[in-house]
Amino acid sequence: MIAFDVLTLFPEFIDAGARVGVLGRAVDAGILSVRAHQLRDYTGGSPHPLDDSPYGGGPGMVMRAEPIYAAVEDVSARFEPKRRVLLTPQGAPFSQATAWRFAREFDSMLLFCGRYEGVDERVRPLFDEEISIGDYVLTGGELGALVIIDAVSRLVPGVLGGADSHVSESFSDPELLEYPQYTRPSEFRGMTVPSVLTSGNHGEIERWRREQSRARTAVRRPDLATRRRD
Ligand code: JD8
Repeated sequence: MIAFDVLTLFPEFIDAGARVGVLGRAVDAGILSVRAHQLRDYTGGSPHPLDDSPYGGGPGMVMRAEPIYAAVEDVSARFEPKRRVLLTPQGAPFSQATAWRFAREFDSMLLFCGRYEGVDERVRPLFDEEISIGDYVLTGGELGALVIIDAVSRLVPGVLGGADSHVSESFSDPELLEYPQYTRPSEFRGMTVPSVLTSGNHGEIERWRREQSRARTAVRRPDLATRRRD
């Protein structure tokens, strides 16, 4: 069982992502819990909005510290997440290694999704770590939270449904690109399936796939190829 508490201005965005496919089934089976909490609920009583203009000037709005503290402290008190993560372009790059670490070490996590120009600097002490999902600019942290939930959840026993032996370390680490895959029919619009795959020779098939993975990785992702340890 793994639980995610997500703080966001768009809980319906998180809910939608957690309802479909493998994740949706894991939620229904009670192996995965995704609770999205509305940040606006934490402006409570205060006449102040969630955001305000930046000190020093500049474009856009900054999320205020007070409601963020209220939200993170309330959700932390109620659900006791083992790790509190801020999604931000300034965070450490998320990778398969991060996903394994989260899956292994934390069975409950709080994920905070900002919007606007970002958060008041003084909220940083609330979080155990800051994560970025990649070097492109998003409009908020929600897609980052869903990426983390997806990548981590599929490593949790039971989420892929019984047959998750194929989540073995080697199969799940993107150090080599996947080999080409085919299914019926054996000929489609003049394109045929490599004969080795229909030969029934499992040793040959394994060697062919390994070689295809190696060649494809060398051409498309030389950065991955040079990082390999074998
Ligand atoms: C959180 C606000 C938008 C960010 C001005 C408008 C993650 N890999 C990633 N790229 N971008 C984000 C991300 C973007 C966010 C927020 C995460 C909160 N924005 C801001 C700074 C520049 N825009 C991210 N994880």
